[in-house]
Amino acid sequence: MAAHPFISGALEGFYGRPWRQDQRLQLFQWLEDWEGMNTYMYAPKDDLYHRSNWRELYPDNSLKELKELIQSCHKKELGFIYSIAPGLDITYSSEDEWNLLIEKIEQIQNIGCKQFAILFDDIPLKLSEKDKKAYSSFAEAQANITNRLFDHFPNSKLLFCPTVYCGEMANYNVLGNEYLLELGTKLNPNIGFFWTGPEVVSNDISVESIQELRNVIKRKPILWDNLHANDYDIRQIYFGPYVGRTLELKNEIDGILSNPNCQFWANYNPLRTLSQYQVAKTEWDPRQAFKDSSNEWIQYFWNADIYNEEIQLLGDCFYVPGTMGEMGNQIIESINFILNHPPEECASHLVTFKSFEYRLNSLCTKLMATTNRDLMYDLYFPLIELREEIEYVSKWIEWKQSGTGEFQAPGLVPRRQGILYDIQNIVHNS
Ligand code: GDL
Repeated sequence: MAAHPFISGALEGFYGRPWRQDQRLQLFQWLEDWEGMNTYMYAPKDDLYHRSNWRELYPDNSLKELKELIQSCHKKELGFIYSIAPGLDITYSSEDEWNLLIEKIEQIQNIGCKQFAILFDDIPLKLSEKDKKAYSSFAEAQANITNRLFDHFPNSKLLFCPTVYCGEMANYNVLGNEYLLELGTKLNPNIGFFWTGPEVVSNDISVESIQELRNVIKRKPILWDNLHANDYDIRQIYFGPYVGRTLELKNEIDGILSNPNCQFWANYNPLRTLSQYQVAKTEWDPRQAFKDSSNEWIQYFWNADIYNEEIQLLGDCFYVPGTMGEMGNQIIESINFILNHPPEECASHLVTFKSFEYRLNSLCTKLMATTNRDLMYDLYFPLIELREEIEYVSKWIEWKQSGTGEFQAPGLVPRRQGILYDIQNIVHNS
């Protein structure tokens, strides 16, 4: 079966603690409510049975939960893709391993799943001695087992995630990448093919880069979009819109699945704006989509005192990797200016800074009192850290303005210490 229709939705494919059952059910409600979304893919890296212990069948209690998820999706007319990641240690040529793989997929098929994915991301790029005798290359081993799966389950859709899944991993030479070229010719063209863009986390994905890839893999890819993922940096969180992809890009691909923040409640804007992008036909304004989505997000704070403007401020501070929203940029500009200019030139930037400090503190206070504790805990650490940093800068500015004595801010930033900071200090200052 081909990878049609266009797949669009959320992919739980990050490292760390998987989302909870009730969170997933909330997600399905969103996906059902939002036009343009039709799929959820189950791929939590740290579900033991998905990756590390892929050979083992799910115990009854986990299977029951998976069944509930599948049924809930189907009731809402959403696709549910179950994915398995055997690549860490599978022997591709072993019949015993093949049988275990089939048994596992049958277990999930028996609880109603009709779509599957086999993932080979983040694994060592080499074959075992036994496999070296059976296959001429890594690509051949993967194509072989994936094609076999496709044939074995003729009524199911199948997607595949390669080991080289972005331009960066092909040393930015996709056209010359042997592994991808071989997959292009050997992998059954009806099997979906994941791609994350030029990078693992791609700020921009150009139409040209995908056209180039299509020539190599001989099909349209499905984006595994890590734009809002934050599992690689626990101090980050992203509330910004779906950006860096033009509407034309949609003509070049077979779908987009967003692999967003580990913190479930952080994902309203990322996923909602993806749905807006999906339905946009001729015009796409991510900033407007962000504002509209932020206004909707408020209802989940369960706190009538929080204003639109405060939610946007929150989003602007934690936007997308490497980019802040308007208010985030303003505050950085002001701090930068104040730090580098004499106090008498800083009046307007001081106003910006003070107003930001006030609004941030007010937002934190309101958030601490919100009754949606689950959401509050999800946003807690990055927000508190930002508030502490601002408090520190504020003290520094006061001192600079006073023009006297030595700067003293006991117990603020220096409190952040430990092995990570020591290593970073050594590495980045050497
Ligand atoms: C990855 C992993 C993904 C992870 C993401 C962000 C793919 C195909 N795999 O490389 O599980 O969440 O980076 O850290 O993207």
